Amino acid sequence: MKNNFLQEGSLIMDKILVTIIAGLLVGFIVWWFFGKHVTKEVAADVTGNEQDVSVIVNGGYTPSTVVLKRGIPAQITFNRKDPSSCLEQVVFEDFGINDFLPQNKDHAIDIDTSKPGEYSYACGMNMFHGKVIVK
Ligand SMILES: [Cu+2]
Repeated sequence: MKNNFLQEGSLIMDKILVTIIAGLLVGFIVWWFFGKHVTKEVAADVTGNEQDVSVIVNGGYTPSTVVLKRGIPAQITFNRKDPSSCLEQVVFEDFGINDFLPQNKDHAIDIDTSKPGEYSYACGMNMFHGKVIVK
């Protein structure tokens, strides 16, 4: 009788534990799929007649979207932390740019801001994507 009670108690504890772990897992999955991939938009800093914005390349592009002002000469300065060969190339199809990004070094790319619009760019294998908005 006493033994049975103890066993039931530990079964309930097991259920609570499983529920907590399942809850944490669901939370983690939600964070992974929605939190991490939320589009982070950053506007370039404008100084005089030029604008510059930095993008860190590490398992993707951070920020994933940069906003540039139309008509002001712009540079996006990439700094690749990621050692993978996947991200060592950056391709702006709309601008005909295909650049190699040295690791742990700033690499500035001139962007044509004469036409407003949304321009996406990607790694050499088209797996990771970033976006430039000119407005
Ligand atoms: Cu790639």
